[in-house]
Amino acid sequence: MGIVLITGATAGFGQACAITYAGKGYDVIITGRRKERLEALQTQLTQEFGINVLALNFDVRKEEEVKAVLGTIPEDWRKIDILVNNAGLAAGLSTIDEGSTDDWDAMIDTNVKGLLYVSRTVIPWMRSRTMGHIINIGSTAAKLVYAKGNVYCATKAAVDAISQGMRIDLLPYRIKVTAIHPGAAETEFSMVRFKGDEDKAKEVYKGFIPLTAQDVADVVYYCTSLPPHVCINDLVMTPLQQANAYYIDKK
Ligand code: NDP
Ligand code: 8X3
Repeated sequence: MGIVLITGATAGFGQACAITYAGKGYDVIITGRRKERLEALQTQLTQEFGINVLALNFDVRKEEEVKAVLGTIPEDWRKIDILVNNAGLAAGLSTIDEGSTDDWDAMIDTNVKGLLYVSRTVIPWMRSRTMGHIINIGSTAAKLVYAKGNVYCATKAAVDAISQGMRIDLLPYRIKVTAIHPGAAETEFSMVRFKGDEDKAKEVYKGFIPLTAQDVADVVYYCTSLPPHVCINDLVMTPLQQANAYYIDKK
């Protein structure tokens, strides 16, 4: 079938994407910082689907780690057909005058710089084969800024802009670039944002039916299963009760 590389496969969208692509017969490269989860997923995918799995343990924020771990994978694994740039997070929810600069660094370094480091490593391999598909996970937060979302929204707006830039630059190499912008989805996202405060995390999804990680994985897969001459450039998906990053009809 081919090879798909998914960043942030230890939870949420990334894990659901890994299971979905493995179920379709793809060999998968899974990445993340939590080694035990990576190894457990590797075992699950190998046993359940009989595909090949390469588990890479690195922090996307660290350029040297990206180069040393991802940049040195065996030749056969470099024939990556699909790159899903998914690793990311929101840290905190604060007005700009009260925000934590550590949280800002974490979001900018992961959501923007991490995506760039991984892409910079993989794109030359795709370019040399004149093929490939890059999926960048943005957010409805890329399209509309909400109160206290300032820096998170800015990082996702950056993902939106970078996706447009990639699409232009990679046209000559016939590499597809798709930005997918999900709305509220119940994963570990809010637990990470609120630093383990379960009550705050649960509150986010009260009063409406949020997206699941599998909903997003299904759409990611759909975008990569179209005929070779068709590219979805930009796709916004929300729960039925959500109109945009601000309006959710909570009843
Ligand atoms: P989760 O918290 O469930 O998963 C995030 C994944 O990203 C984990 O596998 C985590 O792995 C990985 N990750 C985070 N930081 C790093 C890092 N520095 N290096 C490597 N991997 C990292 O969240 P989601 O699945 O919900 O989020 C996935 C993406 O979707 C993010 O980019 C998020 O911004 C975006 N998004 C989420 C929405 C939502 O409502 N849930 C809506 C719209 C977009 P590990 O900790 O093991 O490193
Ligand atoms: C994650 C969804 O609305 O919390 O991108 O920003 S939201």
